[in-house]
Amino acid sequence: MKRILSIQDISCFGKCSVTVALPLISAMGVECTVLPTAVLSAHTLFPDVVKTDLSGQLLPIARHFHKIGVSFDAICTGYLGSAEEVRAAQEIFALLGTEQTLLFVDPVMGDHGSFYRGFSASYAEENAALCGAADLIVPNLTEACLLTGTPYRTEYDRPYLEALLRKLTALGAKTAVVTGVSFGPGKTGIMGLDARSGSFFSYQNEQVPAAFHGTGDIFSSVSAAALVRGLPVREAFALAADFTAETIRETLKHPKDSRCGVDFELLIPALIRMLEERLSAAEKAD
Ligand code: PXL
Repeated sequence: MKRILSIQDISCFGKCSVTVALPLISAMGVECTVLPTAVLSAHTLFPDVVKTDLSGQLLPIARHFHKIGVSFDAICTGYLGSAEEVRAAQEIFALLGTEQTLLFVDPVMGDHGSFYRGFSASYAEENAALCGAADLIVPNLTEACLLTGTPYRTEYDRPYLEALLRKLTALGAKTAVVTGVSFGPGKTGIMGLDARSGSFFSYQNEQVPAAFHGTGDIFSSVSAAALVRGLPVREAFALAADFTAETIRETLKHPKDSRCGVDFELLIPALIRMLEERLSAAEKAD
């Protein structure tokens, strides 16, 4: 059985980070080992969060994994609340990563052109170094701009995205995928660059006109688990994009505070079917 190490916080309430990664990765038939960076009463879009920082525990826990011989098919990072956590993640890549390990970084730090609360330019620099050590990075458009010092634009064309992707792979990542990019009205999706072959790839689906917290984490977990299960890169991201859109559609049937996340739980059976169908289609295409 394949195994993923997920390094991110536990936000007790609010359906993001570990509380979406664990159920989704498990449902996709991949073991999920967790390495929590902090415990927060809720994610940081809520006021007055109560937080216990676990960053001092990250390396001791990772060293223990190493000592008892645990190996991982992928090591995935999500929200890392401080530069110290980002540096620890880099050390963990070096300690636990092998030739076979997919090092997957979601450099969570902003959206809609600006940083989330608590992050700044010096943090973005640390995060760029972590991205440089990764096999695959999945920033949204804002994060891609913050990582590369590119002015953020709401209107852009393919050459703008191609230049952005080249700058992202120049950080050192083997593959970069920018999420939340649109090539036309009512559409959204991803565009990626495989630095080794120099080839670009993209996928678009229907944009669901709503935004909920935690959907980026759903996207990352589903794409990482799909890759570990053996889906080719473009198909893994297409599955993640389609599933994430479905979770937003489902949630709109029972409207609620967007900070409370999406009702992904109701779609876990559908996710398993989607994955199995696409794995057998990919096998036939081989
Ligand atoms: O979903 C990203 C995320 C994860 N964890 C915490 C967050 C955020 C985004 O703001 O605050 C604690």
